[in-house]
Amino acid sequence: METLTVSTTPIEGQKPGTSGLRKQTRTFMGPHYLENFVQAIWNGIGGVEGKTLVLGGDGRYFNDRAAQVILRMAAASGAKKIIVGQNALLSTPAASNLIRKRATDGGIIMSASHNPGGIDEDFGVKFNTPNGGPAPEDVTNRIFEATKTMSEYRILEAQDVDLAALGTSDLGGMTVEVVDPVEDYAALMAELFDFEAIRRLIAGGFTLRFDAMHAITGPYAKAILEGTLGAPEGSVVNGVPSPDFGGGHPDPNPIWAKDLVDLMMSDDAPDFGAASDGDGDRNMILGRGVYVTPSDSLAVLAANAHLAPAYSTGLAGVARSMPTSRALDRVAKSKGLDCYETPTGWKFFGNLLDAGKITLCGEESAGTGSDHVREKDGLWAVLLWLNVLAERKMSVKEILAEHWAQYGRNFYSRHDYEAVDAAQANAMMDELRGRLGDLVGQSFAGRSVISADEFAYSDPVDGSQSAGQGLRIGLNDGGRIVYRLSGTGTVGATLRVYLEDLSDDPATFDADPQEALADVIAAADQIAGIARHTGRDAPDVRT
Ligand code: VG1
Ligand code: CO
Repeated sequence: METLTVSTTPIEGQKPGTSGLRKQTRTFMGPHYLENFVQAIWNGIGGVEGKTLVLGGDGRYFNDRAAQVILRMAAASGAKKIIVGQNALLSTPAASNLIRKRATDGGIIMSASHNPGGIDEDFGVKFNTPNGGPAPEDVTNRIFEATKTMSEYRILEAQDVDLAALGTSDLGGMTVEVVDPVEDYAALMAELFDFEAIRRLIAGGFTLRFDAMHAITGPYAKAILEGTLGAPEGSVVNGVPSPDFGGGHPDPNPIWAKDLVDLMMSDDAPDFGAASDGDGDRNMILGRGVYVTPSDSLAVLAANAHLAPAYSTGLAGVARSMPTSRALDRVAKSKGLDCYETPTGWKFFGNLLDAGKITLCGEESAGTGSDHVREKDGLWAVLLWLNVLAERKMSVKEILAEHWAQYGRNFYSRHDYEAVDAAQANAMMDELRGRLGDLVGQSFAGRSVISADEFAYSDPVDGSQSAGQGLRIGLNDGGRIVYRLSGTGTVGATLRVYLEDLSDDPATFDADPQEALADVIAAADQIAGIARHTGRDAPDVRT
């Protein structure tokens, strides 16, 4: 086996976004593209010589080929060992767990998460640090800087490693350990939750459906929900991962998981429904006849987490990303918990979790998690809900109604304008940014602006600064609008408009959020001139 040193030149645009580098699959498959970026990771983290890393991905198209390249590049640069999920598969939370459990020097996750998979869709690569979490900005900046001066990469000339068989093998002096992707993760879940109580609930006739959306969570959900917890076979649907996610969009929201939502709203609905995304870190929760928005789910879990063994002594504190609704803040206030507001993206929770300042955190984009790993965790959220339901002996609908009665309802919706011309989207943001100072006191659609700023974050643990994290407009009576551009898309720009309004009047609680938010939605367009700038008169996706 020979180590090759291959000459290359920098490739533009290899800048990690909200969650790693995401590009169209064909871009990743282009000459030197993956290799340049992987070498930049090695260079950005001070080399991999003598290091042990975890490797796995969500099984999308090119996952298997990319894994072989990464293994050969790790071996060529002197890595000691790579722990890889069987067939190069690992859900994002399972990868985070392995990195932590085996005390490794970090890991590489191959995923574009909720983006569709396939040769004409998206691929992605993300580096996670030894705490198991996505690399923070100082690390991703170093990796990006390394891509700009790339002149050569090292790769071993070798046959493919057999990743189907469990066990260890040698690749040019580096150990490759192929592990069961589910085992360690399932063991962790059994430690956190009262599996006996959930088993009794299910044995007593409680019914559920989990839609794995043809993505990575299938094997995990089958093993835990159907295997360990005794849900009847067939409770997990679309449970076999496929490279193009069955041709679907593995994003667990009412648009892309419509079949599940339709079932849950029908007469045949089971008691509980849930779905997860491409890489298994997101979750969508439903009860019979009710959809729980991710922001509400986070708040309900914060209010009830003490019912699960892992959180029985209470929470150290909680956190949410800035655009996430402030339903969580109300729970924190009533329980006397610190509540942190971070920029979008899980990497910003890492320091707070490591420092023990928070136990639970989440995002409006269907991400919820805790200090058990350093990624959001879809199946974990499902199991926490099941543990809570087993203890409360109430339906999802009843729990939600009780929650709103106690804390009020934060009506919430996100409107996405996809594949907008990037120049138009930037022009809209620039113009609004320039007018922020004049907005306070003005009225739009009958609502008056009481605050307007651009969110910037100062990390309370290491003092690092992150500017330009979204434009926020506060409206009277608890209304709020946030505008930001997505950092995970691969075509043009995606404009996200986050809409929120508060109600303490029980008579309104059953209203449709789009109706309850009508004036906030109208104000959002008037304030930013969305239609004027983008030529769009309606969003592509409302969640
Ligand atoms: C989106 C979500 C964000 C999430 C990120 C990664 O980012 O808004 O909350 O952390 O995806 O999720 P953006 O920049 O497109 O808004 V995942 O499950 O795709 O890794
Ligand atoms: Co994801």
